[in-house]
Amino acid sequence: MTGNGKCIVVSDVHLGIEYSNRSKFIDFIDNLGDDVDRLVLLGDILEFWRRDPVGVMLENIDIIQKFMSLEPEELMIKKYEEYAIELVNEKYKGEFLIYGHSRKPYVKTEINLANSGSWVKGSSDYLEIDEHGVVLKSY
Ligand SMILES: [Mn+2]
Repeated sequence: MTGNGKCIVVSDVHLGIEYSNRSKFIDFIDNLGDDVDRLVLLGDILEFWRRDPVGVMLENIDIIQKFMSLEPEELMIKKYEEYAIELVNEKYKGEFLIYGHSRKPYVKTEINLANSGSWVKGSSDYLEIDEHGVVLKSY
């Protein structure tokens, strides 16, 4: 992840519950392109509420290590209670309020509001931000 490219936002992978889209998420993380500058983890990546936290961490140590291998400036982690963030891309001349947790992904360009969706029950949603704006995608 080098250069001056895109920012990727994901949330609500809920690793640790049986209907988490875990293997697809690993594939997604492994295939982030060189044009990605920053990965934003916007809450509920690991399931610490309905599961034992230590068990979830041990089961997902491979994914945690992938995150830890990123440079600090390449990774932005938000606590689960911080469902909303403001993202200001230097190239994108706008300011977006982005949140997760509702599992209903959307981008409303007219009011600069977006939801990053989820990776559960068959979903594999993410937001891609570049100089052209915020785009909703599925992996
Ligand atoms: Mn959630």
